[in-house]
Amino acid sequence: MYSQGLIGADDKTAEDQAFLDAFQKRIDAEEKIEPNDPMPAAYRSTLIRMIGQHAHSEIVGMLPEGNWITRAPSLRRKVALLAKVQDEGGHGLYLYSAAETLGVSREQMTEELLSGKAKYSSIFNYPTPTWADIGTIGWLVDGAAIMNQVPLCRCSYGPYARAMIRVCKEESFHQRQGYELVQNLCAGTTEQKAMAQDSLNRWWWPSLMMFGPSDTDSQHSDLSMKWKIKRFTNDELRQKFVDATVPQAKLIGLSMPDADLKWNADKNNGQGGYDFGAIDWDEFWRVVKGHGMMNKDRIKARKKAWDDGAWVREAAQAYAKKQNTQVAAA
Ligand code: BYC
Repeated sequence: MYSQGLIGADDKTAEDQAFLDAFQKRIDAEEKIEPNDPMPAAYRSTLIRMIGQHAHSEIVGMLPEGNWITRAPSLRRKVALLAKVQDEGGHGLYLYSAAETLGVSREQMTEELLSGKAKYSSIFNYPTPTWADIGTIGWLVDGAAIMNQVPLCRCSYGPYARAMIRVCKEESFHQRQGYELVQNLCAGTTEQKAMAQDSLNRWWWPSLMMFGPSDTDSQHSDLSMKWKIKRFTNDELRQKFVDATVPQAKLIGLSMPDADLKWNADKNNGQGGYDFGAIDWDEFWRVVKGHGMMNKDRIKARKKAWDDGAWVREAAQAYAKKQNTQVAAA
């Protein structure tokens, strides 16, 4: 999808004030920045970090749901889940390609994931012990992803913004199939409804953590907003998600596991919104730093996949080398 023959990772552009001002002028005029354009080194590294992390999240995000493919309760559910998990794999690949346009290789990004240097979304370090978790992930996790990613379709970096358009369309299907699954459980037996409620109780707070630390603790937001990589802050998106999701829970008869949740008519400039309880930021940082319930398993699974695939990468490289030699000889 994108050019691979790149680009200024070792950019020697002098970043004097005139250069930075000219760059900001392009950003303010809503011009897209493309791979071969001059850009500040910090703009490049912010994008490599964020897109790489996003790609890793999509790939690691296949694991909690993939766990249920063989146990889906009907053919219809199995087909939908298979398609969803494959979509996540596709998203990861677009995103690795988008990051490669900035001069980083997929091998390098993967090594950083496996060594723990690169992060992936905290949400995928929670287990999926029940079938209801598959619905809840679609409903809440993909729902949160859409809230975060629709604004990224307007990200100033062209390849990332364009990749996000298709990703968001697919995430939208994921959210709907998840909500429909939970809705069906809620209309089922008492046990099924209890299973849905238990799943919501476990995933609600981790879903709110997906949006990242509060604005006061977010290190990267100011610069990312200035450069129009991010269009909303972490707290703004989290609030939008709460306001959109609470009525969905009510509609299917589920209650949010938050005693402090209440409607506040003055919020959002008088449009109203929900006040919600305090997020456990200690838990968030524990998970981000590798000490969540599933961190070790997730990295172990990715390492196994990378090691098992070594022969494929070697074969592809050997084939490419042979082709190049034949072309050169001709
Ligand atoms: N988990 O300064 P901040 C999906 C890190 S996949 C882990 O606010 P930023 C899906 C952050 O990286 C969803 N780490 O950062 C897939 C930074 O650490 P470093 C993934 C987190 O970048 C399969 C530090 O905390 N979506 O949708 O301005 C199935 C300070 O944070 C998290 C994306 O990646 C977290 N939750 O804002 C279903 C979207 N939050 O890097 C669904 C693109 C923060 O300095 N990314 N950290 O070591 C973003 O929008 C932004 O990167 C974030 C964070 C809002 C996540």
